[in-house]
Amino acid sequence: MQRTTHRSPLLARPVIVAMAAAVALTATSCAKSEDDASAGKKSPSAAADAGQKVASPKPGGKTCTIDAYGGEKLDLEGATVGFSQSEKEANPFRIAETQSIKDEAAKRGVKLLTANAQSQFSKQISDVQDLLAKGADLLVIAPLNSDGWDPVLQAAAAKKVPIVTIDRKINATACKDYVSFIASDFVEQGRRAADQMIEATGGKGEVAILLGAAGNNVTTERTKGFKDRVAEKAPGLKVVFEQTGDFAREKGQQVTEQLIQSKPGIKGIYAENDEMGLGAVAALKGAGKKAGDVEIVTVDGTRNAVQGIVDGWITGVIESNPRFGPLAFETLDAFTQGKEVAQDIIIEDGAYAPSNAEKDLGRAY
Ligand code: GZL
Repeated sequence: MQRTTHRSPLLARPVIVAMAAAVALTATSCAKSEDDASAGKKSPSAAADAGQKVASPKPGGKTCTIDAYGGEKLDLEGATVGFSQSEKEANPFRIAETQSIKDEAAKRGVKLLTANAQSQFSKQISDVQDLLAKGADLLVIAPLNSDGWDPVLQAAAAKKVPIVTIDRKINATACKDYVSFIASDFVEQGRRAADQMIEATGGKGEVAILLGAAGNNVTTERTKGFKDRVAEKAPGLKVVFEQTGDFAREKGQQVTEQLIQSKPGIKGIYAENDEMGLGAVAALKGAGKKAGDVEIVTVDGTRNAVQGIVDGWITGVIESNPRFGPLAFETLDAFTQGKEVAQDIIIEDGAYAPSNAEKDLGRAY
């Protein structure tokens, strides 16, 4: 898969939408002036002001146009966009992601229909069918699972409703089943988590992995990135325990309680999202451990987890930024105007460690 990763600043003449707005994801959503919103069009500089990072496609990155995809040009401002969220909004990642979509739709004066699948895949399929029935002209989907999308893809294609996927990848064909995929580089997140764990443990000892939920690319890629990096850089660090916490705090706590029973000498825990990492902290506290007894590295960048670094309970957090609103609507806007859009738009994330956690806490979500 052609991956496009942002490294370069804003490009002068946007040809492909991902070049149209180079910005860095930050805690602030853009403070747009009324006239921008009323104009309904976002200039690249406005998106840049929004603090949203855009992947700049490398030359030759695969692209898509409305002619290639099949569909009618339309003015996004007069359209209805349907947004399908996957997990219940107990997880700050989901809260921030949904809010980013809502904020951007409001800024652009676009009618938005939303649905939340409450972490049930069958409900997400019916949610999307429902959004189509309600007249969505375009769909933004944050998929729960990577597989099982055919019924929705067929229904959307039959109505010529373009789909942009954010966050997790679906196993389907770009520029045929969906227009663009916008997300983080999850393998890279796993690698960077390994680097933090190696540094914290000196590259020696036994560590555990709290795996994310099964059935999606985030879990497989964050696991692969971590394990490959450990094998490459610290063969003395051994992964002796792997169990899913389903990306949930409660399950993360339960699994960690089992872990410290079975592996009392565990030196580090790699939690594949902050919610499970915070569950691990609760388990360690419950077992009478002190902050720093076990090195915990997590992924997301939620406020509670970054505060956990300040408090000494968490060693490091790799950011997985959920604020896809500006980028998703940039993509839809350009696509519906007939411009080329990148098929894979991969954003670059930050990271938190004791050296910057307090200073950068405002960027967390
Ligand atoms: C990542 C996203 C993950 C988050 C978790 O893009 O799919 O799902 O990292 C969430 O917090 O459960």
